[in-house]
Parts: sequence; structure tokens; C-alpha cells
Amino acid sequence: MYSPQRKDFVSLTLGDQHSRSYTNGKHRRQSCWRKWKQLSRLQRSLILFLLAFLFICGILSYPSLTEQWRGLSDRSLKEDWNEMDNRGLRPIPPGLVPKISPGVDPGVQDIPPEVMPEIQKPSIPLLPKPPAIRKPPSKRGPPVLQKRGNVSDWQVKDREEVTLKKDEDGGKEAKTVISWRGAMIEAEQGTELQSTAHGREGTVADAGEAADLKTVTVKPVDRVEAVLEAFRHAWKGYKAFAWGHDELKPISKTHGEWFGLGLTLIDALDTMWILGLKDEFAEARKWVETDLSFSKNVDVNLFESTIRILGGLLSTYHLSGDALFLDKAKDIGFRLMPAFKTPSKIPYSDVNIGKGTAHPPRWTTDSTVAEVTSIQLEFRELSRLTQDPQYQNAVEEVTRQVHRLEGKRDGLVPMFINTNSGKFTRRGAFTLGARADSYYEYLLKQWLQGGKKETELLEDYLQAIEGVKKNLLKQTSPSKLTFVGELSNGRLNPKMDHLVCFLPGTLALGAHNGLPADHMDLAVQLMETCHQMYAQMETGLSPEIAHFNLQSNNGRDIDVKPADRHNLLRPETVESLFYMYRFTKDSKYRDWGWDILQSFNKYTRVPSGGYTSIGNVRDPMNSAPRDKMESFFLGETLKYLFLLFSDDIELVSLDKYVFNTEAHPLPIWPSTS
Ligand code: DMJ
Repeated sequence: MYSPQRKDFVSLTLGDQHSRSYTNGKHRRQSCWRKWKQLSRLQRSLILFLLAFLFICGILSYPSLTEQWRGLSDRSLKEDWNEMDNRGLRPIPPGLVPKISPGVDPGVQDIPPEVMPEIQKPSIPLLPKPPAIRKPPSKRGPPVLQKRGNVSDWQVKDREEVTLKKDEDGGKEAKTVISWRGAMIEAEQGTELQSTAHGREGTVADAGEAADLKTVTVKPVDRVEAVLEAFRHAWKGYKAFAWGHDELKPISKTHGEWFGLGLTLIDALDTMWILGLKDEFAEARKWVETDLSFSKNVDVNLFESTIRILGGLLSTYHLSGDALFLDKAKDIGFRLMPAFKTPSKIPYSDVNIGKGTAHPPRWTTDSTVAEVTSIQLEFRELSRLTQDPQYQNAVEEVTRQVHRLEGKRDGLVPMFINTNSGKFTRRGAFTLGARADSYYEYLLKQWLQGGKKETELLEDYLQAIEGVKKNLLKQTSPSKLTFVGELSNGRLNPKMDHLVCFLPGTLALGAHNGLPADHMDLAVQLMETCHQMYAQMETGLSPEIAHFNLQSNNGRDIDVKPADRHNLLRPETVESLFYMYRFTKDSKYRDWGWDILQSFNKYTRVPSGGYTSIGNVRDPMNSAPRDKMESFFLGETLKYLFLLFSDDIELVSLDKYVFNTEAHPLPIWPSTS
């Protein structure tokens, strides 16, 4: 404390008690000036020196202060983000989209500190940058150059930053590579990738080693491994948050129930077997043994439970030889039979598997044509295995009736059939998409299953394909993309569901089995179109429905309506790619499948486990996750991708098995003659 008695320093008093009650600014300025004039020269010099000293100190300490303030705001932002991330609500990180400027190492400068804090902190400003403004890509093709940084907020944590250092053989400059755990390796522009049996090779370091910048040998990108990794990631989410339930809701980290029968688990059983995931399979088997019960008062959809549950159990039985799965298949098969007790023997859509009752939907007595004609592979197989003909008789009665029904157009069927009259209703609309799709698929596949003897099935199939060519097939004006449109009261609507992308695979399967060669030509053309439905989207993922351009005055081939922009992780395109690759060995089909897997990893993968359907395939900055992983992602999509990349063509040979419409392989019956 300073004592007023001490005189060994200059006392400076700039105001007195009255100065608190100043009248206005002018008066204050005048009185200050007067006081200044009253000071001695020495006093004035000392004051000026003091002020100058304080000013210089202030200038020198400014950066460290701002640094601290920045550090503070950065830390609190990070804490907020971490907390939100834990709840799956993380906002799009500012500055997440890095800019790559020529001649500048793209990794180090532009990756935001949230992603790579240890390496980045010293060299970049600590406050996050605002999001970069991106122009939508004008070119076709999956957004190869957009990959860096086009990641949704809920996924950011899942990224690993890895750094490559100078190649020991002397060559490459140090580069930072963003890698998705195992499943995707992001190639630097200019980084060469080499082909391997399964895919491309790149160079990537382990994230743990990235921090100390050790040189590492880079693991090849094995596509089969990538599918295994994706499956494990999906399974991790299902196991953690939805075990024993129908579907994973990966973002809210909970489950959804449809039938309450562990749908995802059952759908995934044979995939785990085929992928060789023994531990996962064993856990799931245990659940089937101890927890799966069909003695439940629950309404199930006949078609969905047949293709997913009955089909899944039958194929798992065939692959594993484990009688547990056959017992369960018999149980569910028997419980579904009340659906066929209708006036026409055309089954109702819904069955209560606990009560043994069945009914149509509340608003109609119609059933969907695809639903009643795509349960035959499974029930026929159940009869063969049990030697009980009731299952086969029930479904073949449906086939017989549909075969002779009026109301088809050149072999094409309407979408609805009445369970009282047994007749087609709401005639006049024809599609290869929803409500009719697998009718066509099962004509061919039943013919194959039964050893190519049931000629009526073949005739119906061949006639239908001619009907497609005559009535539904069109080409876009800009690029001559072939697509299958829809017919409504004689008018063609140039729209195609993603569901129709099963058709190239089915056509190829037919051609492989001796059907006309032009089926294969059509398969090749449609496969290209289905590929373009992915490649032309900004996320590299197909919309649910595409509209095709028949006008020549507009450059785009594919248009997507706002209501159709979702992607449900559906399998049809990768399913067809699998068939096309098996029959042609053209590696482009593998490359297209690989692009799709990478896009799934980029836009639908949820960090804590699982993959999600998304709402907008056209917006890479906000793909609008829907918080649902459909069971067919594990049952079909990943299985077909695995088989597409596997070099083992004897793994589920297409000469020994037919896949049901949920990708569950059932054996082609051995010839009896
Ligand atoms: C699956 O349940 C089956 O593939 C079905 O035939 C159509 N819909 C889904 C997949 O998209």
C-alpha cells in the first residue's frame, strides 16, 4: 500500500473528490488540460514515459492474450461438440470442408482442429473456420473430388486421420490421408492405386502411429476386408442398442420393432455364415436357441416374414446343417399358413402367428401381387424338407391362379389382387417396381429351383420380359440410358424405382441358364442405368425413385423429385452387380460396387455402430439421416457386396443355389430323373 507521507516518488493526482460530479465532457477536458499545464516538466516527462511503456507492454502481450481467449472459446466449443456428439446431435463442424489449393499440402492446413487436434493445433488458428461454401458438382460421377470433408456431423468422430511420411524407397512427399476405419481409403489426388485381386492398394498408416509420424507400411485396400469391416460395424451397433429386436435405430441408439422377432438378427444369420464371422454367428445362434419364440400374439406380414424369417432360417439350415434352424423354420412356416384360408386361396397380407388368424389390411380386401407371388421358393423348399406337401400346395395354387388370370398386358401383371374374387384389381397400371417386382423374379427362380421343368413358369417369364420390352422400355434423350418406365392407363411414366434394379441380375441369371442372349444385352444396359442412378447423385447413392428425361432440350438424364430423395440402404443394384460380375468377369462391376460401399461408408455410417437410411442423396452436406438400419442391409446389401468382391465363385455357386428375394440362398433341387 502506498503511504501519502512518503515523498521518495512523484505523486501524481489527476483529479480531486469533486471531479466525480463532472458536468459535461467539455468542462472535464478543460480542467484536465489546466491540470496538465500546472505540472512541472519533469512530471510531464515521467507521465509520458510511463504511458509509452504501458503502451509497448500492451502491444507485446496482445497475441498471447488472444491465444488464451481463443483457446478458451475453442475448448468450450469442443466440450459442447463432444457432448452433442455423445448424444448423436453434433452440428456440422465449421470449416469441415477443406480447401485444396494447388501446391499446398492439403491435409495439414485445412483439416479442422476438431478432427486432428494434436497435429493441427500449433499450425492453424484455433477458432473453427466457418463452413466452406461449396458449389454443387456440375459433372456426373460420384463426387470423387468432394470426398474430403463431405461428412455429416453425426459421423465426424468416426474419421481417422492418418499421416504418411516420406516413403523409405524415396519418393512421396508426406501427405495426410483421411481414412474411414478399414472400409475406405481416401486416395490423395495423385496417389497411385494399384489393382489387387480384390481391389486397389493404397498406402495408409495406422492412426496410432500417425502422431509420431513414423513411416509405416501401407495395408492394401482389400475389398472383401472392407465388407467384413462394414458388417462388423453394423453388427456392433445392432448388438449394443438393438439386440434381439427387429431393427437398429443407430443415431438414437435404440431399436425399432416391426414384428418383435429379431428380424435383423435372423436376416443376418446366413450373411455371417458366408462371411465367416464365426463368433458373431455363434452368439446369434444362441439367441435363436434360447430367445426366439414365434408363440406370440403378433400380426406379421406374410410376405416379409416369409422372405426374411422363413427364408433366412432355411438358408442358414442349409449352409450350417444345424437342425435348430430347420425346427424354427418349420415353426414359423406352420404359423403362417392361416393366411391362405381365404375365399379365393389368394392369401391375406397379415397373419397373427400366435392366434392363428389372418386378415387383409384394414382398408381393403386386396393383396399385393408381388407379395402373394414371392413366397413360393420358401414354402416349396419347406415342403421338400418336411415332406409335408401343404406348404407347396398352398403357394402353387396361387401361382396357378395368377398364371391363368385375365388382366395382364403382354405378360405384365397389375399390382393388386383381390382375396375374395381372386381377380386382379385396379388394373391398368404396370410396373417392374414396388408391388410387382419380385413376381417376375420368382417366375425365373422357381423354374431354376425345380430343375427347369415347370414350363409354365418359364413361359410366363419369357412373355413378361417381352412385355417389358414392348411396353415399358425407353431410353433417355441426352445419353441414351435405357430404363424401365411405368405404364398407367396406356401412358408411360418415365420413372423407375430403385427396386427395379434387381432386373439386370435376374436377366443375366436367365441368360446364364440358356435364355435368349438379348436378355443379357438388356441386362448390360439396365445395369449401366442403375449404376448411373448412384453415380449421378452428389452422395454417390441412389434415390428411391428416379425420373428419366425423354426431352432432348435438357441436359440431365436423371431427375429426382424431392419426395424421392431417400436411400434405405437397399440391395438391388449391388445384387445385380454381383450377378453381372459372376457371369461376365468384367471388373467394372466390382468397381461400381466398391464406389457404392464407399458412399455408404461416407454418408450412412454412424460412429457408434450401424448404418442409417438417409433422406437426401443430393445433399452431401446434409444427407438427412433417418435413424434406421433396415434388416436387409445385413441380409442382402453387405452379402451381395461380399460375394461381388470374393474371388471364390464356388462360394454360393449360382449353379447350385437360387437366392430368394431377400438374398437367402436356397438349393436348386437335385434332379430326380
Ligand atoms: C427386400 O426386403 C427384398 O429385396 C424385397 O424383394 C424388396 N425390398 C427389400 C429390399 O429393397
